[in-house]
Amino acid sequence: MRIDKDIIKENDRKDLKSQQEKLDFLSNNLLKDGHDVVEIINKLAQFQVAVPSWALGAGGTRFGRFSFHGEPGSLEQKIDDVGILHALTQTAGAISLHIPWDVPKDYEAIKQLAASHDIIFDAVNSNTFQDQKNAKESYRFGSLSNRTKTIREQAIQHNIDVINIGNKLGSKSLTVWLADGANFPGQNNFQNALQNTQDSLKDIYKALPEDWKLFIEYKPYEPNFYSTVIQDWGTSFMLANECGEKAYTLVDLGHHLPNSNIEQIVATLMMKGKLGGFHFNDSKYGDDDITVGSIKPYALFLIFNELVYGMNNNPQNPYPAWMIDASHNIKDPLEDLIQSLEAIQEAYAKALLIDQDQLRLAQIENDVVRCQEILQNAYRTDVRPLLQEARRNRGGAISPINAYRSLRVRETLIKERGKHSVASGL
Ligand code: PSV
Ligand code: MN
Repeated sequence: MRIDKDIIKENDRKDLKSQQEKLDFLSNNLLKDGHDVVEIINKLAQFQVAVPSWALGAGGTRFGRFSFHGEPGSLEQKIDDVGILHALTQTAGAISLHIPWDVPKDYEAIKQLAASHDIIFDAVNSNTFQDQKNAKESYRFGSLSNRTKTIREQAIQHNIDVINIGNKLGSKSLTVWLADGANFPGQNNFQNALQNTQDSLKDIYKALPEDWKLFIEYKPYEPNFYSTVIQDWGTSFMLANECGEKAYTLVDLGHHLPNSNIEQIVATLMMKGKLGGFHFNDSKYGDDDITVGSIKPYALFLIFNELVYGMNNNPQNPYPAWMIDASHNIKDPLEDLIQSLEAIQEAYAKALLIDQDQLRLAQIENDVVRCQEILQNAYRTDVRPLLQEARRNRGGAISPINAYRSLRVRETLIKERGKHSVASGL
């Protein structure tokens, strides 16, 4: 299924007038406060977020998986699904593949298909957290950190294979998330596991093409429950520094212990020029992978405040690679992703409204109340008309979720693919 711009336009005709009124009202208020509304709308339009191939099917927990029907059964269909998201939101202009779940059969055809949807290939992800069919060695006791050299070599080679696949598609980065760790005290020698990981990452780094980046993701626990080799941003940062200038830390919002100050981590990494990638999701307890902004929207806004500050003030930090890493097991995954994309754009727009000069002044004067007021004034602004305008200008829908439903996208996908197609992934 493809959604034509004319169909979206036609579907939006009835909402156009009220959208314009809301936009005029907001723009007038923002102009009075000295904001450049056109620039904000342009920035929103430019902010593109990659969709992970594994979020398009019904997400699972270890207790079960409930299909939403019409799931994409092939890489081609996954790209078509991102095409639908992008057509409606104009924010999802990239897909992130996970290997071996998404190995293309015909590279040229896959590239053409993605280009026809105006989609590029973002970071490619390796997988050494599962054993693959016919693999010689098992990752049961770790991959890049394993005490057995032949197992480490197999995991290194897999990462190099992933780079080669990504290279043929035009990707420019490899994300390594390592599940390695221990379930019980005494199971691993911490120092040996870390040293092996460092050495393995250096071997992978050597295989990176000149214009590529290596993103090193961290996570405190799960699937190992006693210790994880790359458990926190500090460990990732240290490993990235050891590897070299093309290696960076990747922050996944769900990969922190409760109440961690993620915005401060973001600020530190950007100051050091080492924030390479970002995975958006939300969580209540752990790596819950639920819809962005569904639990802690204010925390997301504060994180965006630091991201905006870093993008404006830290030329030493490259433009980060944005990706959603959420996949839920009860919502229609495409609706879930639309809501996540909207939440990201909303937090970004609000962060763009923070009066940075006034905030600096209030900080210098130690006016704590005013500092809070400045942040919360921006946070309390209903910025949705700006998002709608940014989308509409590019042919997207005023309300992607309403359009998705009124254009009966899921029903059409079920008709095309049937009820029992299953997407590869988690
Ligand atoms: C791990 O929890 C993670 O966040 C990593 O990004 C993986 O690549 C992804 O989820 C899917 O397994
Ligand atoms: Mn992640």
